[in-house]
Formats: sequence, structure tokens, C-alpha cells
Amino acid sequence: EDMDISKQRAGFVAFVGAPNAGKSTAINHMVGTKVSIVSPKVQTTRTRVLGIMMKEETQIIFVDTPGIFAPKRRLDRAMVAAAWGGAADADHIVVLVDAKRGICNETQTIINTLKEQKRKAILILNKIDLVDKGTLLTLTEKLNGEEIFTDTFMVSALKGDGLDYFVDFIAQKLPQGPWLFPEDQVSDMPERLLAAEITREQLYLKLRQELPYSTTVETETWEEKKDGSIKIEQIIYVARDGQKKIILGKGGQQIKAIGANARKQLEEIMECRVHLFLFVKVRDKWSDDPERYNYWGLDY
Ligand code: GDP
Ligand code: K
Ligand code: MG
Repeated sequence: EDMDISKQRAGFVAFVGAPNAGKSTAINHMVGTKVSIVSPKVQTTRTRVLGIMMKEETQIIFVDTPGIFAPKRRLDRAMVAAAWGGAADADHIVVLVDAKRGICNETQTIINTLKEQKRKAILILNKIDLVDKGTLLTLTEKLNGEEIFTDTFMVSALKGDGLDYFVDFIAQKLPQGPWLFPEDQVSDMPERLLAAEITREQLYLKLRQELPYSTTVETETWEEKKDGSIKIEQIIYVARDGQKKIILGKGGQQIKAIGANARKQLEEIMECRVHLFLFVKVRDKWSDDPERYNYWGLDY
């Protein structure tokens, strides 16, 4: 069947917000599969991730960004730069606000920055499952007083409530033009990188607060077997020997559990059997290693 290219629309919609506002949760829900990992910890999303969906003749390309926060270390600075970089080129900017948390410093910084840039944005109040109507209305009024928001949506990304209204709305707003990715593509992240991210997500979910930030995961081998399964070997890099012990756990129980959960997730996403092998290695000072930044698509 011939495609009528003249009817096509496509565009970029960047999600910015404080860490943990629910940006990755919202984008995963709209795209319909996990393109960006989620955890209750800040800095889970380290680089810019595209989540791509089709709404009839419109290709909506969501740009998930690391949260905006006050950067201290080099890695932090690179993440915040990636977040603003993702927003700068987008057709529309969405500011996602955790309605329970309200207007935190990070959200105020985002609003001030957009004002300076004279950019308008769409407001999404997320986590409405956690607040009452009164709180929500007060917050909406306060935020709209900033005069940078053209439209406001109220959603629960976790439950998926309200996001379809936003999708309908944004699809109409995107410019006419040919699709920028194949119709069935959901992300720009290579499978090897996504597979490493899935394991990193499990580390975030399972381990103590301070550990994951000094941890990185890399997919070393990726082998498609004749029986349709995939063999994946990954290395978890840590900064210190003590961290290695924590990840392995007593008798290797911890890494076993991490591997089992990651494998389950991968099998769901890849829709085939996965054999996942995890190794833990100590590497000093990885967060100052230019090669690692390159690997994540960040500028050193
Ligand atoms: P990000 O840092 O902005 O990408 O936020 P994440 O998507 O990683 O979510 C941070 C945490 O908030 C996770 O534990 C999510 O499960 C949780 N979360 C996201 N959206 C909602 C929501 O609508 N309601 C509730 N109750 N929790 C949410
Ligand atoms: K998070
Ligand atoms: Mg995120």
C-alpha cells in the first residue's frame, strides 16, 4: 500500500523536570515499552533517550532527559548539559512536575531558565494519584502565574491516567513533514546499550542508595543463537573492591537476583529467551574517564 507522505507529521517533544518527577515513567507508558529505565533514585537517567510512538499519521519523538539539578561533579554537569541540549532542539518542551512535591528548587530553576530563553512550554502535573484536588488546583494556579505555560495536563504516569489526552493534543501540534524514523522503531538506543541499562536499573532498585552512582554496566558480548535465544555477557564496573562484595552478596545471592530480574525484563522486551551472564570488575576513577562519557553519548 502506498504511503501518503503529504499527510505525515513528525516532531520532537522534550520532557524536562526535576529528578524523579516521573519523566521516564511517562514516556515508557506512551511508547508502550521500556525505552528508559525507572527507579526511585535520582540520576537514573544519565543521558538523552528517545522514545518514539506513532499516533495515526504522526510520529511523536519524545526526548527523555536526565533531571535538572545543581551539578557538582563532572558527570553531573554532563548530564544537566545533555538535558538542556535535548530541550533546545525540540519542537515542544514539556515541563513535568511532581504534584506531590510541588515547586521545588529544580523546577523553579527550569522555569527561570525557560523565561530567560523566552521559550513557552507545556505543563504536565504528574502523580495526581498522590494528591487531592485542592492541592492540584492551587499548584496549577501558581505555576500558570509564571506565564510560560501554554497548556496544562494532569496525569498519573504510573497508572497511565490522562496521558492519552496529552498524546492527542501534542500529535496535532507537531509540524507536517515525513517521519524521521522507521514506523516500528521505538527508541534510538542500540539494543546492547538498552540491555546494559536494564541491568543498571536492577542495581538501582536492589542496592543501597550510594552504590549505583559509582557503578556502570557494559554489554561485552551479544550472540544470537540458532535456537532463537540471545546470549549476553555484561560487566558491572565498580570503583572499589568493597562495592564488588556488595553486588555479589553472600554466596553470590545478590548478583543472582539482579541477573534473574534483568533477564526477565530483557526477555519481555526482546520477545525471546535470554541467557544473561554478569561479571563484576573494579575500575578506578571511571567517572573521570573520557571513553565512558563517549559510550553514554555524553560530552566529557
Ligand atoms: P524521572 O527521574 O523523572 O525519570 O522519574 P522516574 O520515571 O524514574 O520515576 C521516579 C519514581 O516516581 C519511580 O519510583 C516511579 O515509579 C514514580 N512515579 C512516576 N510516576 C508516578 C505517578 O504518576 N504516581 C506515583 N505514585 N509514582 C510515580
Ligand atoms: K529516577
Ligand atoms: Mg528518568
